[in-house]
Amino acid sequence: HFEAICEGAVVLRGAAVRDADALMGAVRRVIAESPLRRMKTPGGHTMSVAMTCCGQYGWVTDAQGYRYQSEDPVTGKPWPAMPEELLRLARETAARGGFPDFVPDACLINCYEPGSRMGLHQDKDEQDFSHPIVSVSLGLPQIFQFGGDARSDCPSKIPLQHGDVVVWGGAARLRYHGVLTLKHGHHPLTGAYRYNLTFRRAR
Ligand code: MD5
Ligand code: FE
Repeated sequence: HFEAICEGAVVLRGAAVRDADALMGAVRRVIAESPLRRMKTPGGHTMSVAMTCCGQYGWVTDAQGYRYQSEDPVTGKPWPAMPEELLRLARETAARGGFPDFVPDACLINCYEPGSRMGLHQDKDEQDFSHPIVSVSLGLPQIFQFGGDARSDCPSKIPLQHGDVVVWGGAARLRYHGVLTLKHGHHPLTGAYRYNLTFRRAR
């Protein structure tokens, strides 16, 4: 399965299904070291999504703003290393999506519970937008909103299912996007939650 959502965005439906158990095992080991937390936006709102990171850099938000940094502000220690099985999947799927040289140095782990959402935004805290972002969805399905180059462009809705991988590069890299409110449900691997992993090149 290989579909283009638009120029630059390739969906590999189910590409992570086979490895999902191992991927979630790795995610749980990361969370045990650097716990999920709901961070505050610079505007003072607490995000409904719980997040943590692994890899050389992690994405954080607080009153100071959005940024990547090499220490977890909760533990005061470096972020957990990126588990091999996560790195391998990100590199393989990026290559299938047209980015054979992609080596992520950051992985943001989002955990959605029923009621959690993420409003339209751009991912622009990375240094070089010629690198793609690879996203992996695990657990409950959630509707992804894909907008245009301006926040006001009408977004299209795409359901992201367990095991779907999307490679966002080129013209898609700076498009506005978000996810609608997670609905209640049960998934055998993740229970009431959806996890989304985004692999990035921060620096
Ligand atoms: C999620 N995560 O499902 C969403 C969407 C994020 C984020 O948006 O920043 O953690 S995953 C799809 C995605 C990720 C990064 C860029 C783009 C889409 N894009 O350029 O459209 O947790
Ligand atoms: Fe994003």
